[in-house]
Amino acid sequence: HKRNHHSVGIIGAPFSKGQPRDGVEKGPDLIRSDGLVEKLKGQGCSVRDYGNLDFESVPNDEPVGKVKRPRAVGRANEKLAGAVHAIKKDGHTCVLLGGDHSLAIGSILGHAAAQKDLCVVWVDAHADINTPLTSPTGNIHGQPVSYLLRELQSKIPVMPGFAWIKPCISAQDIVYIGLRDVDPEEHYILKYLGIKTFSMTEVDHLGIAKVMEETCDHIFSKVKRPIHLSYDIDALDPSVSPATGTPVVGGLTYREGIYIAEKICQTGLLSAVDMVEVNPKRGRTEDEISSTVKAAIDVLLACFGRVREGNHSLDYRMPQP
Ligand code: Z70
Ligand code: MN
Ligand code: MN
Ligand code: MN
Repeated sequence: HKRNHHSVGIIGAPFSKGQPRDGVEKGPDLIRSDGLVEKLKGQGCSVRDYGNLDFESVPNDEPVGKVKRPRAVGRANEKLAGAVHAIKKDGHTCVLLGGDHSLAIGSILGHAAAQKDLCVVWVDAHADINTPLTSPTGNIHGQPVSYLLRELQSKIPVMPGFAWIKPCISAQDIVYIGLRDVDPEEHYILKYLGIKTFSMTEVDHLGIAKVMEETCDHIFSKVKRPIHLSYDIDALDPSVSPATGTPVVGGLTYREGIYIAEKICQTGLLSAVDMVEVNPKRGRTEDEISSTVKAAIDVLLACFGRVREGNHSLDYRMPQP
């Protein structure tokens, strides 16, 4: 099997207004500064770094109902969607470095604009499926999936900055892995729409290998299709990735987190990845920050062909005496 012939396009989105804590806008540069591009090239990928998006501040961004900063989030995502669309048109697998998880709105919509029939694997402690009307906090990073699902369109009120958004996936096109902090309203939505979920209970019961088998069976039940992997670093246990806005005990181990990425890579259908919610300001020590960044990078390296048995390039030849 021909591995490691991945063409990767990286876009940074230093954006934090989908949630209340600053620091998450430092994610893209922090992940780059630990050598993401060099490491991807070192494992045989071709990489183009498209740099960071620049988000202008939005004055008078008053809440709409409970929803906080709708105009800033709407505009940032519109810009991101354009960038992701362009990166897909350039022929790359797109890597979004966040930033908070509200950015999945633009990332998935931009991806869907270039790529018909995509499916989504959402790795997260949280379901991020509140509608503006069910959200207990008003934070849009807890809502992105609600804007993307056709079945929820009639439940979404009109909001400033969101007029460009048209849902692009159906409930059967998304699978969750790692859930353990789901609001009652979100739980109702997941059951009501029959969405496939592997909470931490299922990870415990089945083991991560069976979870990934069933994930692939579900998303490829009709035909093989491109995958959008939306990876919230808080899916991993806080002992691995503490530097994030809302760590939740009882998460995926480092090994489970890497295994998910290895199996998604193995499908050969990974088309875009989000790596979000890395927040250095939430780390209490340098070690907490570096452990979180390392986990994020290792997940991305596994997405693009790194395997734990070891790797070598196709043109390697043993030295002759
Ligand atoms: C809650 C909400 C959330 C991340 C917290 C929390 C959502 N369900 N997502 N941290 N990454 O506000 O809707
Ligand atoms: Mn999330
Ligand atoms: Mn989360
Ligand atoms: Mn591969």
